Amino acid sequence: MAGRITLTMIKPDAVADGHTGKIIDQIIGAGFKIQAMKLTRLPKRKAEEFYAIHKEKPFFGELVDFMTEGPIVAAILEKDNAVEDFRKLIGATNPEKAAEGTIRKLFATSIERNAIHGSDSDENAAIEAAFHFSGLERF
Ligand code: 3AN
Repeated sequence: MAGRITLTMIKPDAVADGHTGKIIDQIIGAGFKIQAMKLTRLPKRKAEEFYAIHKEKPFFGELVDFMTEGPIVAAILEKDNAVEDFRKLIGATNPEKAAEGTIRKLFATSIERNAIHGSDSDENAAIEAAFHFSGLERF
């Protein structure tokens, strides 16, 4: 059975550009309930840990620089089939390939500065939720 949570980060580009409110509105409008949410800034070490799977990729250094350049909004979102439905809502990694109306199509400017993160599996959603939030911060 598909899990009920996913982890999102509204990335530094979208926060700096003032898109946070519109993005949260779209998320709630799509039927997601907010279990946890905070404005925070990732230290370099934590960004490297979060994206450890991409350590060997040529874009790793730039990705870490980007994700630490300013505040992000991290949130745990709850809904049936959360991971898959949220990835549909945000669209493809590359905004040029993202479907019309998706969050990345609307707000991302490049494959790297792509506005928002969504977990790619139920297993990673649980790991990423625990990465950002303690039990006391979840409702
Ligand atoms: P997604 O965020 O859609 O799950 P991943 O996990 O493949 O995509 O990539 C994580 C992040 O790494 C992306 N959100 C994006 O910021 C960056 N990224 C992925 N592929 C590239 C690439 N080819 N060039 C630059 N940055 C990339």
